[in-house]
Amino acid sequence: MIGVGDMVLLEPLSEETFIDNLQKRFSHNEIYTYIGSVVISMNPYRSLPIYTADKVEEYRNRNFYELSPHIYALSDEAYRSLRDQDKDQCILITGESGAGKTEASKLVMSYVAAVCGKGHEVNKVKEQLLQSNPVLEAFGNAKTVRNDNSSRFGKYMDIEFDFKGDPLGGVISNYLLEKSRVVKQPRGERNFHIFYQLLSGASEDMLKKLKLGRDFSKYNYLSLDSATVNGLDDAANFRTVRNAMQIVGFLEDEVQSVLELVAAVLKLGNIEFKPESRANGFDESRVKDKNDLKEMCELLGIEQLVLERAFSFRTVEAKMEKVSTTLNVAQAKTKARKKVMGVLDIYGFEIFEDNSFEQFIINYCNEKLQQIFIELTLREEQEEYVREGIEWTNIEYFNNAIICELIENNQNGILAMLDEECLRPGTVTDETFLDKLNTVCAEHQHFESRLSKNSKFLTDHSLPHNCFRIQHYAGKVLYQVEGFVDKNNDLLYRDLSQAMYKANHSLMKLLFPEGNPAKVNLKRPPTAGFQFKASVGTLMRNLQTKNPNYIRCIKPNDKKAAQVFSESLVSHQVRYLGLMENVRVRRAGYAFRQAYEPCLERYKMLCKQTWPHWKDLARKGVEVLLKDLKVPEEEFSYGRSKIFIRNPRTLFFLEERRRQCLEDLATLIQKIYRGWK
Ligand code: AOV
Ligand code: MG
Repeated sequence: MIGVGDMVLLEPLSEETFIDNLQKRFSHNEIYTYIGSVVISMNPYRSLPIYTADKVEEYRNRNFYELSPHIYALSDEAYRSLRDQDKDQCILITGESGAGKTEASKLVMSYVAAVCGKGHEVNKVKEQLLQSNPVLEAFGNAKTVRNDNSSRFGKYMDIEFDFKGDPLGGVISNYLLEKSRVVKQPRGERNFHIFYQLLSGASEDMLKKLKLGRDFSKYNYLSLDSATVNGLDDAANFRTVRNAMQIVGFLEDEVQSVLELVAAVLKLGNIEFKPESRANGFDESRVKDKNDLKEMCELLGIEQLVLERAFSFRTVEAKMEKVSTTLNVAQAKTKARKKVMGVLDIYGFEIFEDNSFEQFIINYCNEKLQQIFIELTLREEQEEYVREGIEWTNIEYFNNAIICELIENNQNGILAMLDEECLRPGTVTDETFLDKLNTVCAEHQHFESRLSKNSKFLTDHSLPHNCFRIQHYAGKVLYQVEGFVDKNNDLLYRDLSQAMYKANHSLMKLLFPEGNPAKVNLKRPPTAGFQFKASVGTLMRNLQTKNPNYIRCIKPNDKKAAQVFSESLVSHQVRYLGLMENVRVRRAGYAFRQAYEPCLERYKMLCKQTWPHWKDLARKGVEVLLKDLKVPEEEFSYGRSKIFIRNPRTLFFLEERRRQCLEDLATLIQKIYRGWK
């Protein structure tokens, strides 16, 4: 073993030794390290031979601590407790942009797919689950400064299993796609992969049908300075995506429809407007060159005049978001309770030069995840010791609940104030929103100062014009308010959705149901921020009902380079992820705990006094059992309702004895059976 595989066993423990250990392991390609059951994953930025079928076999059905740390060990543990103990699981993957979350989520999924169930039907389901990834990534990922394959949406997938642990299918929820990227990308970044994939990978024939040319530079929406990305083969990826779409269940003409929309978006980007003076003295926009408009209309089956009229005043990006997708699965198979494993892969914490509404939402989502980590591993663990009457010294940690409050409080949280501003009659601009924020938060601060609360809204005189700053758990971020109001309103003018609804294109119609004149809805749709907050709330409640498994991803350097370990960058992440506190809580504590009854039930066969029936209290039975097995006393503590075991090795010992016992029993039964014959 290189370095120490589990930080809990690190001696002496300090931030320095912690980082040293990570570095030592990283330099030997040991990218995984544990903190108890939490997996730290360092991005190697190169492909390592550690994800082979042999590796899968090696980790299959083995105890978590038996082999060297691996994401497969966590996946195996999660899958087995789901299958054997009927506990729904969730895999929470966190870390900043480019740290390796999406790759980790795919590794978990592929491991689980490799070990669960067999047979034609089951394999089909597995393929569908796995192939959903390239499809989602084509439409939802893009090259950013931080990551060449950055997720621009949050993804949560519930993989459902039957009582045997065979996969039934999956339900995918997407969270707020960064739609504005379709129209505009920061310097050095790209639009969503699908545009480049289509132009590079489609056959001549297909391009002709879609009225497209191969040349990126012909399209306003495709930024020029970074159109090709090193190591990214758009053409090959296009074939992968098309194949994946087919496996997931798109029919050939549905794929065609989707690509027609992609083409239409590119055409839309090329439509330019010119002001035209009217006799009444007002200026009106007119489409400058009508060819792109004509082709777009042909692709979508819309009358040119209808669209032109709808465009008259302003352009709006196409709406490409869908809330939830259910894969076609053999779900009808059973009505019995499904077992569920949720895999969460969101956009990581981001600090760019310019941070807008999207970063604000992304970072809020990361705050919430950090919060659930704190609640479940730090606070919950400490509270349990207190509840159980186990001796315990409290460990200080930074609780980011205060930042979540600042953003999401229903009365004076930033999102609530943004909504209030968006819904207020009168002239509303990004500046009036910022004024309000400054007034309320400044007052808030003043009022709160006595309570030493919300100091996370930073007001100082160095703030540039039109900005506000938040002290996030992972660092200070300066947000430009420009666009906040529009993006939060997320209004699509009715004339536009009605024009789209008139398209002779069934997919397009489906995407703009609000354009149906029979269903005119005068109610204002909820704002983007409101919807996001609500769906994140639902997600958090969902996660809390499941048994969490954590993967904490760390980015070793800012250059996307293999074998470069930037100490300062890693320390910063170790600090804000609260990993030191995590180790301290773990060390002071106990690796394993179980209520007395199930514990006695599982191991009572190991002791003559408890087998086969124990008549007294379960707690006493466990005491007798552990004494009989000569487990050292300092290895466990008796809580009010649970036994606490300090070292995982003690647990292996018990499990091993149990396994032997069962084996002996099986041999004995066989002997008796043969004796009968
Ligand atoms: P992210 O999901 O955390 O960022 P990714 O999972 O997309 O980050 O990882 C970024 C890149 O790092 C990948 O495209 C790979 O090139 C490389 N990488 C990550 N993990 C591994 C691994 N285990 N083995 C080899 N290469 C890896 V973002 O989505 O931007 O927050 O929004
Ligand atoms: Mg990602």
